[in-house]
Amino acid sequence: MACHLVDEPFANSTTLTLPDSLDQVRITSLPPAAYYISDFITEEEEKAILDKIASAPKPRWKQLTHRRLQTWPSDLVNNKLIDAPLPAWLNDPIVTRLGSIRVSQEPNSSDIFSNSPHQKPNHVLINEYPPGIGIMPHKDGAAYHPVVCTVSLGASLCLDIYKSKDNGALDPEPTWRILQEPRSLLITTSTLYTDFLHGIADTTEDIQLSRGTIANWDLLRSPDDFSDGHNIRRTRTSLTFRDVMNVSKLGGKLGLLRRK
Ligand SMILES: O=C(O)CCC(=O)C(=O)O
Repeated sequence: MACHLVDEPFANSTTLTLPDSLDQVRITSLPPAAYYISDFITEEEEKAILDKIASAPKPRWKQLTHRRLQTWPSDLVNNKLIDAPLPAWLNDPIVTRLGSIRVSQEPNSSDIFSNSPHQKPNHVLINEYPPGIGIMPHKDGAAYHPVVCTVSLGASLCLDIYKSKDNGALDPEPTWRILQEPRSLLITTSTLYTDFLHGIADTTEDIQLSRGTIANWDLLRSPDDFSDGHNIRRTRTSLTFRDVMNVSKLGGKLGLLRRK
Protein backbone atom coordinates (compact mmCIF):
# COMPACT_ATOMS: atom_id res chain seq x y z
CA MET A 1 0.00 0.00 0.00
CA ALA A 2 1.38 3.43 -0.89
CA CYS A 3 1.44 5.64 2.16
CA HIS A 4 2.81 8.82 3.62
CA LEU A 5 4.57 9.27 6.91
CA VAL A 6 3.65 11.93 9.40
CA ASP A 7 6.62 13.27 11.31
CA GLU A 8 5.76 13.91 14.89
CA PRO A 9 7.33 16.83 16.77
CA PHE A 10 8.07 14.81 19.93
CA ALA A 11 11.20 12.71 20.22
CA ASN A 12 9.36 9.86 21.95
CA SER A 13 6.41 9.67 19.60
CA THR A 14 5.61 6.95 17.12
CA THR A 15 5.60 7.83 13.45
CA LEU A 16 2.25 7.31 11.79
CA THR A 17 1.91 5.62 8.44
CA LEU A 18 -1.18 7.04 6.79
CA PRO A 19 -2.62 5.74 3.51
CA ASP A 20 -1.90 7.81 0.41
CA SER A 21 -5.60 7.89 -0.37
CA LEU A 22 -8.80 6.77 1.32
CA ASP A 23 -9.69 4.25 -1.36
CA GLN A 24 -6.85 2.12 0.05
CA VAL A 25 -8.74 1.82 3.35
CA ARG A 26 -12.31 1.57 2.05
CA ILE A 27 -14.52 -0.91 3.90
CA THR A 28 -15.53 -2.72 0.75
CA SER A 29 -18.31 -4.87 2.24
CA LEU A 30 -20.32 -1.74 3.18
CA PRO A 31 -22.52 0.39 0.91
CA PRO A 32 -20.72 3.48 -0.41
CA ALA A 33 -18.84 4.62 1.38
CA ALA A 34 -16.92 4.02 4.60
CA TYR A 35 -13.19 4.18 5.32
CA TYR A 36 -11.20 2.98 8.34
CA ILE A 37 -7.67 4.00 9.37
CA SER A 38 -6.60 2.05 12.46
CA ASP A 39 -3.72 4.39 13.43
CA PHE A 40 -4.86 7.92 12.67
CA ILE A 41 -3.38 9.56 15.76
CA THR A 42 -0.47 8.61 18.02
CA GLU A 43 -0.73 7.52 21.66
CA GLU A 44 0.74 10.91 22.70
CA GLU A 45 -1.92 12.75 20.68
CA GLU A 46 -4.65 10.53 22.13
CA LYS A 47 -3.46 11.33 25.66
CA ALA A 48 -3.19 15.07 24.94
CA ILE A 49 -6.75 15.19 23.53
CA LEU A 50 -8.17 13.17 26.44
CA ASP A 51 -6.44 15.59 28.84
CA LYS A 52 -8.02 18.58 27.04
CA ILE A 53 -11.46 16.96 27.20
CA ALA A 54 -11.02 16.21 30.91
CA SER A 55 -9.88 19.76 31.69
CA ALA A 56 -12.75 21.48 29.85
CA PRO A 57 -14.86 23.64 32.18
CA LYS A 58 -17.67 21.60 33.80
CA PRO A 59 -20.53 23.45 32.04
CA ARG A 60 -19.09 22.19 28.73
CA TRP A 61 -20.48 18.74 29.62
CA LYS A 62 -24.11 17.99 28.84
CA GLN A 63 -25.21 15.10 31.07
CA LEU A 64 -27.71 12.79 29.39
CA THR A 65 -29.35 9.89 31.27
CA HIS A 66 -26.31 7.60 30.97
CA ARG A 67 -23.90 9.34 28.65
CA ARG A 68 -22.31 12.79 28.67
CA LEU A 69 -21.16 14.91 25.78
CA GLN A 70 -19.37 18.12 24.84
CA THR A 71 -20.24 20.17 21.76
CA TRP A 72 -17.64 22.37 20.04
CA PRO A 73 -17.76 25.25 19.24
CA SER A 74 -21.43 25.25 20.40
CA ASP A 75 -24.83 23.53 20.15
CA LEU A 76 -26.84 23.95 16.95
CA VAL A 77 -29.91 26.19 17.15
CA ASN A 78 -32.60 25.29 14.60
CA ASN A 79 -29.98 23.27 12.74
CA LYS A 80 -27.74 26.37 12.52
CA LEU A 81 -24.26 26.91 13.91
CA ILE A 82 -23.09 30.30 15.14
CA ASP A 83 -19.88 31.00 13.31
CA ALA A 84 -16.89 30.32 15.57
CA PRO A 85 -13.58 28.51 15.09
CA LEU A 86 -12.86 25.09 16.57
CA PRO A 87 -10.32 25.21 19.41
CA ALA A 88 -6.73 24.60 18.31
CA TRP A 89 -6.55 21.19 20.05
CA LEU A 90 -9.43 19.90 17.89
CA ASN A 91 -8.10 21.45 14.72
CA ASP A 92 -4.56 20.19 14.97
CA PRO A 93 -3.71 17.34 14.46
CA ILE A 94 -7.11 15.91 13.44
CA VAL A 95 -8.65 18.43 11.00
CA THR A 96 -5.30 19.24 9.40
CA ARG A 97 -4.53 15.53 8.96
CA LEU A 98 -7.98 14.85 7.45
CA GLY A 99 -7.23 17.59 4.93
CA SER A 100 -3.97 15.92 3.95
CA ILE A 101 -5.48 12.64 2.67
CA ARG A 102 -7.01 12.44 -0.80
CA VAL A 103 -10.09 10.31 -1.45
CA SER A 104 -8.55 8.50 -4.41
CA GLN A 105 -5.45 8.38 -6.59
CA GLU A 106 -7.28 10.14 -9.44
CA PRO A 107 -5.30 13.26 -10.49
CA ASN A 108 -8.11 15.66 -9.48
CA SER A 109 -9.01 13.93 -6.25
CA SER A 110 -9.03 16.04 -3.10
CA ASP A 111 -9.78 15.43 0.59
CA ILE A 112 -13.05 14.09 2.00
CA PHE A 113 -14.47 17.56 2.83
CA SER A 114 -13.52 19.18 -0.49
CA ASN A 115 -17.19 19.17 -1.65
CA SER A 116 -18.68 20.27 1.66
CA PRO A 117 -19.94 23.85 2.12
CA HIS A 118 -16.95 24.99 4.21
CA GLN A 119 -14.38 22.50 2.82
CA LYS A 120 -13.60 21.31 6.36
CA PRO A 121 -15.43 20.28 9.52
CA ASN A 122 -16.74 23.14 11.65
CA HIS A 123 -18.39 21.12 14.42
CA VAL A 124 -17.31 18.38 16.85
CA LEU A 125 -19.37 16.24 19.22
CA ILE A 126 -17.48 14.48 21.99
CA ASN A 127 -19.37 11.50 23.42
CA GLU A 128 -18.19 9.49 26.40
CA TYR A 129 -19.46 5.90 26.69
CA PRO A 130 -18.86 4.06 29.97
CA PRO A 131 -19.14 0.24 29.79
CA GLY A 132 -22.76 -0.81 29.28
CA ILE A 133 -23.76 2.44 27.59
CA GLY A 134 -24.36 3.04 23.88
CA ILE A 135 -26.51 5.21 21.66
CA MET A 136 -29.90 4.34 20.08
CA PRO A 137 -29.95 3.69 16.33
CA HIS A 138 -30.47 7.00 14.53
CA LYS A 139 -29.63 9.05 11.45
CA ASP A 140 -27.64 12.27 11.80
CA GLY A 141 -30.08 14.29 9.71
CA ALA A 142 -30.02 17.15 7.27
CA ALA A 143 -28.14 19.77 9.29
CA TYR A 144 -24.82 18.29 8.23
CA HIS A 145 -23.03 17.65 4.98
CA PRO A 146 -23.17 13.83 4.62
CA VAL A 147 -19.65 13.06 5.86
CA VAL A 148 -18.87 12.03 9.45
CA CYS A 149 -15.31 11.51 10.66
CA THR A 150 -15.12 9.67 13.99
CA VAL A 151 -11.92 9.43 16.01
CA SER A 152 -12.10 6.89 18.84
CA LEU A 153 -10.15 7.33 22.08
CA GLY A 154 -9.46 5.11 25.07
CA ALA A 155 -11.07 1.80 24.11
CA SER A 156 -12.73 -0.26 21.37
CA LEU A 157 -16.39 -0.84 20.61
CA CYS A 158 -18.70 -1.83 17.77
CA LEU A 159 -20.77 0.61 15.74
CA ASP A 160 -23.90 -1.13 14.42
CA ILE A 161 -25.42 -0.23 11.05
CA TYR A 162 -29.14 -0.86 10.52
CA LYS A 163 -31.43 -0.92 7.51
CA SER A 164 -34.89 0.53 7.99
CA LYS A 165 -37.76 -1.51 6.54
CA ASP A 166 -40.11 -0.19 3.85
CA ASN A 167 -42.75 0.58 6.53
CA GLY A 168 -40.21 2.72 8.42
CA ALA A 169 -39.64 0.09 11.15
CA LEU A 170 -36.10 -0.81 12.13
CA ASP A 171 -34.59 -4.22 11.45
CA PRO A 172 -34.00 -5.52 15.01
CA GLU A 173 -30.52 -6.86 14.22
CA PRO A 174 -27.78 -4.71 12.69
CA THR A 175 -26.92 -5.58 9.10
CA TRP A 176 -23.26 -4.69 9.57
CA ARG A 177 -20.89 -4.07 12.49
CA ILE A 178 -17.78 -1.90 12.42
CA LEU A 179 -15.18 -2.36 15.16
CA GLN A 180 -13.50 0.90 16.15
CA GLU A 181 -10.15 0.69 17.94
CA PRO A 182 -8.61 3.47 20.03
CA ARG A 183 -6.84 6.13 17.89
CA SER A 184 -8.69 4.98 14.78
CA LEU A 185 -10.57 7.10 12.26
CA LEU A 186 -13.86 5.92 10.75
CA ILE A 187 -15.36 7.97 7.90
CA THR A 188 -18.95 7.37 6.81
CA THR A 189 -20.38 9.19 3.78
CA SER A 190 -23.02 9.31 1.04
CA THR A 191 -25.68 6.54 1.08
CA LEU A 192 -24.24 4.95 4.20
CA TYR A 193 -24.90 8.33 5.87
CA THR A 194 -28.26 9.11 4.27
CA ASP A 195 -30.00 5.72 3.95
CA PHE A 196 -28.92 3.72 7.02
CA LEU A 197 -29.10 4.15 10.78
CA HIS A 198 -26.20 3.73 13.16
CA GLY A 199 -26.10 2.95 16.87
CA ILE A 200 -24.04 1.43 19.67
CA ALA A 201 -25.41 -1.40 21.83
CA ASP A 202 -25.86 -0.87 25.58
CA THR A 203 -23.59 -3.75 26.51
CA THR A 204 -20.54 -4.45 28.66
CA GLU A 205 -19.11 -6.79 26.03
CA ASP A 206 -19.14 -6.91 22.22
CA ILE A 207 -19.44 -10.57 21.21
CA GLN A 208 -19.20 -12.77 18.13
CA LEU A 209 -16.36 -10.73 16.67
CA SER A 210 -14.73 -12.38 13.67
CA ARG A 211 -13.76 -11.77 10.06
CA GLY A 212 -17.25 -13.00 9.11
CA THR A 213 -19.15 -10.57 11.37
CA ILE A 214 -17.01 -7.40 11.41
CA ALA A 215 -17.04 -5.38 8.20
CA ASN A 216 -13.59 -3.80 8.74
CA TRP A 217 -11.83 -6.90 10.17
CA ASP A 218 -9.04 -6.83 7.56
CA LEU A 219 -8.31 -3.15 8.32
CA LEU A 220 -7.98 -3.58 12.11
CA ARG A 221 -4.66 -2.72 13.81
CA SER A 222 -4.85 -5.73 16.16
CA PRO A 223 -7.40 -8.36 15.08
CA ASP A 224 -5.55 -10.80 17.39
CA ASP A 225 -6.85 -8.82 20.38
CA PHE A 226 -10.33 -10.08 19.44
CA SER A 227 -9.40 -13.62 18.39
CA ASP A 228 -11.60 -15.06 21.17
CA GLY A 229 -14.52 -13.14 19.63
CA HIS A 230 -14.95 -10.76 22.60
CA ASN A 231 -14.29 -7.11 23.39
CA ILE A 232 -14.77 -6.18 27.03
CA ARG A 233 -15.96 -2.57 27.03
CA ARG A 234 -13.99 0.12 28.84
CA THR A 235 -14.75 3.84 28.70
CA ARG A 236 -14.54 4.94 25.10
CA THR A 237 -14.67 8.56 23.97
CA SER A 238 -15.55 9.51 20.42
CA LEU A 239 -14.99 12.75 18.54
CA THR A 240 -17.30 13.17 15.55
CA PHE A 241 -16.25 15.86 13.07
CA ARG A 242 -18.90 17.26 10.70
CA ASP A 243 -19.55 20.28 8.48
CA VAL A 244 -22.77 22.04 9.58
CA MET A 245 -24.23 23.44 6.37
CA ASN A 246 -25.99 26.47 7.78
CA VAL A 247 -23.71 28.90 9.61
CA SER A 248 -24.99 32.18 10.99
CA LYS A 249 -22.63 35.11 11.25
CA LEU A 250 -24.19 36.30 14.49
CA GLY A 251 -21.02 38.13 15.50
CA GLY A 252 -21.02 39.97 12.18
CA LYS A 253 -24.67 41.01 12.55
CA LEU A 254 -24.06 42.30 16.07
CA GLY A 255 -21.16 44.32 14.73
CA LEU A 256 -23.46 45.80 12.07
CA LEU A 257 -26.07 46.74 14.69
CA ARG A 258 -23.43 48.41 16.85
CA ARG A 259 -22.27 50.50 13.90
CA LYS A 260 -25.82 51.84 13.19
O1 LIG B 1 -19.74 7.70 19.14
C1 LIG B 1 -19.94 7.28 18.01
O2 LIG B 1 -19.12 6.59 17.40
C2 LIG B 1 -21.24 7.55 17.33
C3 LIG B 1 -21.79 8.89 17.68
C4 LIG B 1 -23.06 9.15 16.97
O3 LIG B 1 -23.78 8.26 16.60
C5 LIG B 1 -23.45 10.52 16.71
O4 LIG B 1 -22.77 11.46 17.17
O5 LIG B 1 -24.45 10.71 15.99
